[in-house]
Amino acid sequence: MEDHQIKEIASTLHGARKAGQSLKQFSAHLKNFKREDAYSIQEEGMRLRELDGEKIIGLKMGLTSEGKRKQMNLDSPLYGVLTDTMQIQNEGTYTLKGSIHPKIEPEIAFYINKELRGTVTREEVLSSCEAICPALEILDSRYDGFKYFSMEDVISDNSSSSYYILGPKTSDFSKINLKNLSMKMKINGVIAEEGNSKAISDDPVISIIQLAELLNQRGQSIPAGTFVLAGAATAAVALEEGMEVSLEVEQLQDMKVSISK
Ligand code: OOG
Ligand code: MG
Repeated sequence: MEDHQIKEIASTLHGARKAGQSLKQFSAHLKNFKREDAYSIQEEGMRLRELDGEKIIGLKMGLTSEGKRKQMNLDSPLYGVLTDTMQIQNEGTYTLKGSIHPKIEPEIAFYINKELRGTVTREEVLSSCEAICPALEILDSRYDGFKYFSMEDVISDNSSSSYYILGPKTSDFSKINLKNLSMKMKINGVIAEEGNSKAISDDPVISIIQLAELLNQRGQSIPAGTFVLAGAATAAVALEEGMEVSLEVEQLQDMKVSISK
């Protein structure tokens, strides 16, 4: 794909997000839309957000669970980039105004305090991680009907990321079995989705290992001082006015967000 086309698509997606209007999937009419083009579009989109004054502070992995891959009919993990203005404080309010068709999903996040580059081991990830926390990600695809025709569409759209909420941190997690934590996402006190951290790449630490590998393919790394959302443990739930969405991850502290119009 040529440079001008990458810039054009990135700018179209950037405009759609700001206007809260969905558009047609690009892969419907683009031949030979490659994975690397999609990540170049994502990067260009981030450059546009930085020009708007946003600061990159985190990363997200997505489609790390079978439930999510099935829901979206896509087959492999992908990543996206998170900025400061995408954050909603824990126990705060998310306003639907300006969104397209937002959904929420339960995750676990890792705070990385030492750079992770290339092929890294589970132990390296754990020793580079200063804390973990429960997290909720709010997705909002910029495509019609929240549907994709390909991985390239969703990667170009910053992997559908929209907002995120980080729960209270736990820094003493060495005795917690990250591969087996029950996760309950409740809506107004009633369980909406229930899963286990094992659903996240079989072990959420593997999501971080895979992210370092994916970034390395583009000559990049997980920088020190970044947090990473490891991917949803369950399918996502559509948001509506008046919901209070809470997340309970075993051994971690609870968190919640309210949804207003
Ligand atoms: C892609 C993003 C998936 C996750 O945690 O699996 C994701 C999508 O579903 O649109 O963030
Ligand atoms: Mg997610």
